[in-house]
Amino acid sequence: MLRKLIFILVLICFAGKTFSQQFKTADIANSSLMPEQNLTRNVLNLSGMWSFKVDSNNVGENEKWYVGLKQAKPIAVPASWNDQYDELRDYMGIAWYEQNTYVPKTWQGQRIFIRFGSANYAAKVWINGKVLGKHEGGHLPFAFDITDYINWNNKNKIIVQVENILKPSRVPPGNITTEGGFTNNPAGNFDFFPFCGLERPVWLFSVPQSHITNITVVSKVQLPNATVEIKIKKEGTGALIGKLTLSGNDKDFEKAFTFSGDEASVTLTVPDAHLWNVDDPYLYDLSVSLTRGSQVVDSYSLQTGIRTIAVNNSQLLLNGKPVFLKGFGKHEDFPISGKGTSYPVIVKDFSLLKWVGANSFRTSHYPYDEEYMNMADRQGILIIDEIPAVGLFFDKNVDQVNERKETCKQMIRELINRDKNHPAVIMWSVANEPGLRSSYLKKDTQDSISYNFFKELIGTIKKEDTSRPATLVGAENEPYQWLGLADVICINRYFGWYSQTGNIAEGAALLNKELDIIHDKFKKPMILTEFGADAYPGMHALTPEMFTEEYQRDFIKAYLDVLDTKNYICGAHVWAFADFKTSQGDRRFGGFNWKGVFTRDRRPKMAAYYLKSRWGVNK
Ligand code: GCB
Repeated sequence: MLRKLIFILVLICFAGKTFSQQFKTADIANSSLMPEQNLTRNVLNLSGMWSFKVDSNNVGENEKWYVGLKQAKPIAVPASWNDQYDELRDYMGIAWYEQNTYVPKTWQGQRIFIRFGSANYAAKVWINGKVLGKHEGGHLPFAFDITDYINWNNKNKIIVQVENILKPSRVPPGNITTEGGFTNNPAGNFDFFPFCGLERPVWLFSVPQSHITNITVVSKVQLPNATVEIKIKKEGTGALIGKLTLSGNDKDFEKAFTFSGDEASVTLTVPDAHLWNVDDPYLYDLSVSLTRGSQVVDSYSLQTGIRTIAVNNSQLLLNGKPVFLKGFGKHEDFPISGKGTSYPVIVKDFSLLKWVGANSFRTSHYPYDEEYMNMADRQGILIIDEIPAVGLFFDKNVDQVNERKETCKQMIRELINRDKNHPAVIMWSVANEPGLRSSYLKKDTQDSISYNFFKELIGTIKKEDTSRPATLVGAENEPYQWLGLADVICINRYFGWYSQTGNIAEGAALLNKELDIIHDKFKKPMILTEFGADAYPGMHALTPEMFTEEYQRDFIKAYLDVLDTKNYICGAHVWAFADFKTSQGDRRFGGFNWKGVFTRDRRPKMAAYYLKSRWGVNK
């Protein structure tokens, strides 16, 4: 009897194994270059109406929803799902998307990929009923090779499962039960609405069998000349010769190169280089191709700028000259589309940045759509580029801490892979406002675990990119020792708002004191990456009071006046560029953070006019 039972159990286990689906991780090597239509490559943008179905009981995989969704409803991609239907607003769970598309016959013979600009938070993908793989972490692109699964004579069924359950082990974390977590609904451990879904464009793209997978451009400047180092990676076999052309300033610099294995490296000397700068964001055109004899097998082009970024003990140096960052912490956030890519909003935001006299922003608190990066290159806006590590915390659950650390490292690699060629990107940020939890028993263990956590993250950046400074953004009352790991010290302060409440003068005095203490300790340049006050649009008071436009304006003025007296301050980023949606909470009237200098629909508050008058004329 017992033997029979064991036999049946073994059989069940095997059956389970045979039928359980294997999810490979996404092909990050083929995700880094933004898809490009040219003579050797093709792109098909799948943005538009998809079908959508909520799976609140997580039955979809068992019921094989990946072969096709029944009773699904329409949904727009790219966009967050939350504000497209009333009942989805607070839905933080599993949902499925479907799109059906032909693949043009002219693509036959090429390698074909599907690329997601972002799926927040985790995704599993199937095509024509076959599993492709999975990806974890929002706001970053990932791709899968679908060549072998394509149906050339009919439509192809693309099914995506997106899951956004807020969990303490994730980046960013949510649903934290230990003391000190946010008390909000939905319970993200961060101050913005946890929008989710397919929030960026989805593309099919094709590349030749032998193709370029990655290009890395790094410039070094010794005026009047510059050197530009270009590293190329490829996939595919056969003897291939690489060729590249860097064009700009009425000159073409050409070079042929060979590969060692799948990698090649080329150094160009560019005499009389036309440098990329804030006032003159000059871009060179780089085109790289793979050739076999006289035939061009593959090509890819991008725009890049020649510039350097460095720090000394009190300044940030762009092309060797001090630069002062005037700007904001921002969000990707707009009514109805949520965090979905919206090209008109991107254009509008850059036009407002210029209008107000800003020269920079931080991608708080996650990487933004790739078109933000392209715009910034073209418009001379400097970017502090941040991974989605907001609300990190350290408590006694060390396994979870380590899980978050590994996710952060993956995010750093994916972000640098995506954004490394943008001259506008001048700094990487590994975290925003990490925090300790006093429920952690031993103070020194906590200190060393958290310190080593950030040391490893900064180390990961340095392994990937030595050409830019790295930072982490610190909150009030958190250990100074973390800050010392950064090349540029970035802190957020709200004295006069969350503390010294209602008293701007006291708040500014405290800021004045603390800045000197931190600079004396580390002797590094500093940026105040957040400061600001909520202002409900249209609320006024002759004697400024909290939540009025006057208080917000005076708060910003008082802080900027303090910053102007410190020669080690190299940037002031007001929080925030525009009002944005948050979870519900007792500090978030109507489910919004009202610290925007512009309203959510981009109308100026008094503070916007104030900043324009100040930034338009001096630093
Ligand atoms: C912060 C956070 C930001 C919040 C802001 C606030 O320090 O970095 O995400 O929105 O404060 O308004 O409380």
